[in-house]
Amino acid sequence: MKEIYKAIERSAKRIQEAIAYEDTGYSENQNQTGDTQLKLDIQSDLIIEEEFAKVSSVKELASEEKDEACPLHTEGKYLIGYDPLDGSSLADVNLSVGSIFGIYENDYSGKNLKAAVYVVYGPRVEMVIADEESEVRMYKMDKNGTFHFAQNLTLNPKGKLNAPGGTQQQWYPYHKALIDSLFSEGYRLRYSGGMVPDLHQILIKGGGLFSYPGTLDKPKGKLRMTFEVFPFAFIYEKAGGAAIDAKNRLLDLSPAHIHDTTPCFFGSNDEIEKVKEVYAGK
Ligand code: AHM
Ligand code: MG
Repeated sequence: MKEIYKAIERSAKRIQEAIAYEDTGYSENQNQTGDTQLKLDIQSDLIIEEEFAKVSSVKELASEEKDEACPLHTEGKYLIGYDPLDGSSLADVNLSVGSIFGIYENDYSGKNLKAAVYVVYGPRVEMVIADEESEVRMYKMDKNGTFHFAQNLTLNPKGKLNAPGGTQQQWYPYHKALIDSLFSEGYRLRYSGGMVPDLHQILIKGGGLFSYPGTLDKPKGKLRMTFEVFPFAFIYEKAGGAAIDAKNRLLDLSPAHIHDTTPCFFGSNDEIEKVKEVYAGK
């Protein structure tokens, strides 16, 4: 696993340089979801592929930017599901973006996730790792591109931040009631449109709720299990919080295809209990 983390560190340094100095415009290609890819999406994907090619324990790569998983080292043990540059359309307005990695064994089901890592490219570059070894830990990159341990991350039982995703016009009425009830309790809106910085903020500030629900137009939500949802569900659980699809634990789900999406709620235990109450019977 250490070699995988090192490959992610090398990728992060190179992706940060690409974000800072290269073209933030669109390419002429579309990905599996039908989104037109940014040049940065393609470049970040290539960088990650190159760095994992050097790691013999990686058997297969599944990227959000590719239709199918690609075999790597036949003798490898791990499958890596990753989003090379999540929220990449925020790069041109100079907001934070991120890379997300899920490290699986056997297949891409939530129960087979062994470790999860994300990198935030903001004013600073930070990396968060969760695995069976120890607590959820955050590292910061120095000016030479070396990562140093900064702190462990733990969620409080209840937080103060509310990050409600999805198009409000398409929310189910009971979802709107849930979000409104949090605001009327004093929760503050903290939502950038990038799940990495939004979930990072909730983790660092001790708690709250991030939601990307099923909506009238997209009952299965937007965010993909393999690349985005399972890695964050793993990190939030390890940090003492919870992650559900409204009713069930996200890590009990298995995608039929690597690009399958699910409604998702990540947060402190108190907020997640509220979600379950509101969604019970819906
Ligand atoms: P992407 O992988 O195409 O960048 O999409 C994922 C992002 C998340 O970071 C964010 O939470 C969500 O899309 C916001 O989507 P929208 O603005 O369409 O509601
Ligand atoms: Mg994404």
